[in-house]
Amino acid sequence: MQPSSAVSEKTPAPFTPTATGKPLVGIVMGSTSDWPVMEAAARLLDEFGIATERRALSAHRTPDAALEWGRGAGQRGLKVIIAAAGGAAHLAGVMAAVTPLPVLGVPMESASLKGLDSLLSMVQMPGGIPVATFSIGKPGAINSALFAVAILAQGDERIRKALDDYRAAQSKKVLEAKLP
Ligand code: AIR
Repeated sequence: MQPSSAVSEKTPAPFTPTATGKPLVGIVMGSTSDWPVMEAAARLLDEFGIATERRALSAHRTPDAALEWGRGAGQRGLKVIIAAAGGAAHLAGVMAAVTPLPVLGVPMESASLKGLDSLLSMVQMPGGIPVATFSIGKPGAINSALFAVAILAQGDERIRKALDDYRAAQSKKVLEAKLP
């Protein structure tokens, strides 16, 4: 293994978004401690040229601000919300309660229960208020971003083509991989 790549994988450069235009995806998380995982979603959307609005807001610690952010999301031009939280992870459900936008929930891995608590808190929504819940941690962050891209691709040929290209490149990489 190349030591330099190991270092760069562990300590990526600070995220400086390059996507321009109005944010179409809101990425909200219960704490700044969720950012190292959710950064993967922000970076991926940025790679697709999709601008994001990113906030740390808690359903429990800052309930009024979280509700206000969720209520105004559609008016600010957002089309999809990605909501991440860990433990008693109610943020995605609270977002879904106050906006008709699609809400994609990402359960964060927790110290005591490894994210099973987050997953169950998020996935067990009552009928009528849906949250599309993804896998725990980084795979969920990545897939929530790709799902947001897939939603946006329905009305945007450029994004649809970019998603096709992403998947083709991913398949190519797997097929070309050489095992030791
Ligand atoms: N959290 C914050 N407010 C409500 C919840 N469920 C979650 C965060 C984070 C975890 O609590 O989303 O995953 C721990 O947060 P912290 O700030 O203590 O590191």
